[in-house]
This record gives sequence, structure tokens and C-alpha cells, in this order.
Amino acid sequence: MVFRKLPGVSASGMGLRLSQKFVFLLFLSGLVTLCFGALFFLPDSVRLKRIFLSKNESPAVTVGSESDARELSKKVPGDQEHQRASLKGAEANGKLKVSRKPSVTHGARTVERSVRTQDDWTPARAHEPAARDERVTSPAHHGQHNSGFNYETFKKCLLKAPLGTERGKPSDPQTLQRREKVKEMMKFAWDNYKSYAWGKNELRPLTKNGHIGNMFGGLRGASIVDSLDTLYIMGLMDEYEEAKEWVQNNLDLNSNGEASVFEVNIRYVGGLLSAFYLTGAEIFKQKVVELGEKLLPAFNTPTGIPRGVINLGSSGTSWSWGWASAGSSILAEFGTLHLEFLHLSEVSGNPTFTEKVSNIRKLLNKIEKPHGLYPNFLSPVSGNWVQHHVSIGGLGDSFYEYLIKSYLMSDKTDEEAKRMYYSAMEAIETNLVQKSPGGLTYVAEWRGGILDHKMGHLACFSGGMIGIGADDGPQEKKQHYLDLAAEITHTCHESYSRTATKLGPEAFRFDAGAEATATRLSDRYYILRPEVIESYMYMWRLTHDPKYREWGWEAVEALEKHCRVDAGFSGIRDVYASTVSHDNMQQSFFLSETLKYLYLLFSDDDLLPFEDWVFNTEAHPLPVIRKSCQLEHNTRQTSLE
Ligand code: DMJ
Repeated sequence: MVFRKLPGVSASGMGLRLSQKFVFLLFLSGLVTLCFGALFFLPDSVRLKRIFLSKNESPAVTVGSESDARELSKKVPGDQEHQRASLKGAEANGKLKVSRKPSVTHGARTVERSVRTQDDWTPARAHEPAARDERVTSPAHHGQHNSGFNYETFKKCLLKAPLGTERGKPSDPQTLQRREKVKEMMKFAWDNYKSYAWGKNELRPLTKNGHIGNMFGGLRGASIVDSLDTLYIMGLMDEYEEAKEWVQNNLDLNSNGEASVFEVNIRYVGGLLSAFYLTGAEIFKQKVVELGEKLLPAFNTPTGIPRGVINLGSSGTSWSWGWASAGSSILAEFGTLHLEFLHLSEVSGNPTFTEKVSNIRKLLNKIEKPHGLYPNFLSPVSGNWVQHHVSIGGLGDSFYEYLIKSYLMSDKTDEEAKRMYYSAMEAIETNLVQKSPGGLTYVAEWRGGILDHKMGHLACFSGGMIGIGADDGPQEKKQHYLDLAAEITHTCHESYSRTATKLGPEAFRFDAGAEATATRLSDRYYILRPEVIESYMYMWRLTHDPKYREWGWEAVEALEKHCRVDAGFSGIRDVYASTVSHDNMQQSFFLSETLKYLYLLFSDDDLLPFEDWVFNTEAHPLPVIRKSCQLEHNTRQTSLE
């Protein structure tokens, strides 16, 4: 090999001068630094980080940029984007085998019916305090725990029969007819799931097969567990029995996959808990306690703030979402465990569940909040906020919901939750609530002090939330909160009525001349979400203004026209297009929430009365915990023995 001698280059070394060697070395070291730096500071890559970090470690926390926040805000727990962005490993779309038959026979049912008549429910009369709480002080652990939970006592402490006198049957014929229609929709959705996707997580109604996805860590049957209480409430008892039988024989909790703590909690834990409370069937209690324990290792962080993802297998390793920068946990995820975890302690006697969520509450109460607002990202390592992005929609939403619902579920004794909710509301009103030029009230998003004039479909739950919170805040603000709730619900209805399909987009804006309409192509889809209908239901119960039932009926007609296909219901890709294109997915929350809220909207108020029940964020009813009443009954029982 011949090296041509360049003019001015010495013959020593590799033919380089000292200064050239220095520049070369500088370049090399720069390159090395850049490569290592990229692993840690360029956009999150879970895989690369796993090479260097153990699963239970998080990288150092930094405050991210606004562009990070914009990107992240597109990924919302529970939506398709979120699912895509989530985990490795699980079956991907299209890789599933088409299953045309249910994997179990439904004909011969041997499982004993646990359906109770409404006569079984004795309302509680008084709840005077009792001497001691054996249940709460029980030190036992699951398996060895003596929960002390007594289902009969629980029933006695309800003020009213859960399903009312006649399962909430409305007296006027038109409302009854509408309610029957919703029941028929549920049966249609269920029957098709059963025919084509039985045991899978969701139905793909166009391709007539099942979808498993990667949110539930190998758990199956999300649509079954999410439907249990809806079927029961609607009186679809054969279907409820099929669902129960599947849980008993096929719900396998020994999975080894990577699951979203949030999604497993709201759908599976919530679904099983409400099925247990409504029916008293022990199988639901057994399963839910076992599953709850599998979520506990996610809390093994320096702060006790759980990470978003957990391996449900014996390793129990947990880590943060790859898309949540700097290893942060999401407010709407770790802030949406309180209701279910309190009930896990209640039915199991294991105080650990309550301790875990009380610790989250304590930290959030103590931490400094910019302008009184709660940003969406928090480091589970340092306990500091990671980004100053605030939203009452995706990434923040159900945290606020669980504050007011914790207060209501505690029989109005959880003063800390109450205080935190009303001060958050003050901050939201001061900083986020806006009026559009056309007079529509909306809740904007906040990015480190700059307002983004957009509202997500997810944020439309807030009409209902502000409505149910109106009564217990400062008395002088009661009417104000009711008005605000009505205005937000009206705006969300406008986002529906300004489309060709009369279904609302994923997000709508109030800038550049837009008024409650989506301006970006990517925001035009509707995936059978419940939030707008949820607010109609709450506002109907609170005001009995007939417009809410009319709006609900508009939604039923639109769902029938645009989302109903041969084999179930499907989301649509563009709510503004009169000829729709379907997304081929019947989300489990359609059965759990959308149809349940519609059914309740067309029912009398004594079906799941608000005095006794709060709905978790997946619309699973959980009972108000009346400690003093239960203690009184337990004490009385003990003295009789
Ligand atoms: C549901 O899983 C829950 O309502 C959750 O809180 C947010 N998103 C979906 C439905 O849109």
C-alpha cells in the first residue's frame, strides 16, 4: 500500500503533525462523549436505558422541554396512541389468529347463580360510632389475612337498594323505549364479542376477530371483566352468568407480561370489585385481591410513587413508560388508584393497599404546586415534577376525579381529599378555564405558563365531576360550580353537534378561528369514548333538565348510524366525514362506560343511587365506605355470638 506524501506533512507518526493529532484526538473524544450522551439525553429509549439501568432504577430527573410536552400530550392512557407507544412483546395487530368460535361452551352452566333479589337489601338507618375496629387493625396478610369483611354487614350499611325498586325502570314510555334500545346495543356488542373474540381483550368488529394488545400484561378477557357490572345492572343475566363463569374458569392471573398499572387497576380491579359488591360472589373477591397484590411491587420506588409499567410475573419488576421522559410517572396514572386500593384493603383486610395510596396522597399534598396546579409528570425517584404541563384532559384527568370521589366514597370524612380537590378547582378556574369569542366555556391546557387553547374529549368528563362536587364546596360557590359544569357539558355537546356524524373528535380547539372543532387531521377520530355522555348522565341526575336525555339520545342515534357494523361497534377515523371509515376496534370501555352511562341516563335515579355509589374512572360502581355503620354492625354481631 502506498501513502502519498502530502506537502507540509511530517513523515513522523502517521504522517500527522502534532497540532493535527491534537485536533484528531479532540474529534475522537467528542464523538465518544456524543455517543454516550445520546443514550441518556436524546429522546427516551427504554431499550437502550435498560442496558444501563436496572428495571427498578430511574435516570436523573430533569425538566423537559416544551416540545417534549407537546409530543407527550398526544399519548394518553387508554387511547390507541398510548397503546402503540407502550410496551414490547405482546401480540401485535394482525398477528392474532382469527377465532370464530368462543373458546368455552355456554350451554351447560353449572355455576350457581348468585343473583340476588332486591328484597335482600336492608337499608341502613343510623351509623353511630362503635367502640373498636377489628377489621382495620387486623395485621394478617393475604392468604393469612382475616379480612373481617362481612358482605351481609356491607349490605346493611347501604342506604338504598343498589338496583332500586324495579332496576331503575323509568315510568314514561319514551324513556323506557330508549333505555331498551341501549340494552339492545349492549347485547349486540356482547354477542359479537362472544362470537368472534371470546376470551380476547377486545373485539375487532370488521375483521371479526379478537385483539389482545399490550396494555394488560398477558391478562385476557378485558371486555368480559369490564362488562360484568353493566350486564348485571341491565338485567342481562344469562350473559352475566357467562361472564362470571369465564372469570371463574379462565381468568388466569399467572401471567408474566408487562402491564399498565393504571389500566389493569381501572378495568380489572375496578371491574372485579364492583362485580363483587353488586353480587356478593366470592370468586370476584378472590381474584381481585390476588390481582391487587400483583400490582404492589410497582410502588417499590424511593418515593413510593408507583411506576407506570409492571411485570405481573413473579419478578414484579417495574419501570416507567418509555415515552414519559426522564423516567417519570403520570399524574392520571398514579393518581387514579385511590378508590380501588381502599376497597382492596376493605375486602382483604390488608392495610397495605391503603397505605400505598395514602402515601401518594401525602406526597402530592405536600409538594409545591406551580400556581396551585398539578403538572402531569412526576419523578418516582426524586418526587419532583418533571414538566410543567397541566391538563384536566389526558395525563391529568382522573387524578382530579379521584380527589372528589375519594371524599364522597369516604362518606364525606376524607377532609384531605376535599381540601385538595377544591384548591385544585380554584387553581384550574384561575389559570385554565376560558371563554371563547363565541361564548363557549372550555378548559385549556397549560404548558409552563402558556395556554394551549384545546380541549380533549377526555377532558369532557369534567362537566360531570364539577357537577358532583358542587354540593360540598364553599356554599357560596355551589351555584357557580353547577353553572360551570353545565357550561362545560354544553361546550362538549357543541363539539359533537358541529360534526357531520354528530360524534365528537378526540380533541377540539379554540384558536385560529376554531370554536369547539378539531383543526388537525390527527384529532378527528372517535373511539367510542364515554366522557361526553358521562357528563350528560351526571348533569341529568343533578338537574333533571330534559336536554341531557335528548343529547344522550342524539349520541345513541349517531352511534347506531356510524359506529354499528355487522359484527359489533367500531370507532371511526373522522367525525367530520359523512362517509365514515371504521377503525375496527370495539373498545372495552364502550361496554363498561359508554353504554352503562347511557343506560343510567335513561333510568330512574334509584338505579345505583349516588348516596351509596361512586363510579371509578372506568364506570365501575364502588360503594361508599361507612366505617362507623359497619363497626356498629360488627360489634353487635360479636356481642350476639
Ligand atoms: C377509560 O379507560 C377511562 O375513562 C379513563 O379514565 C380514560 N379513558 C378511557 C375512556 O376514554
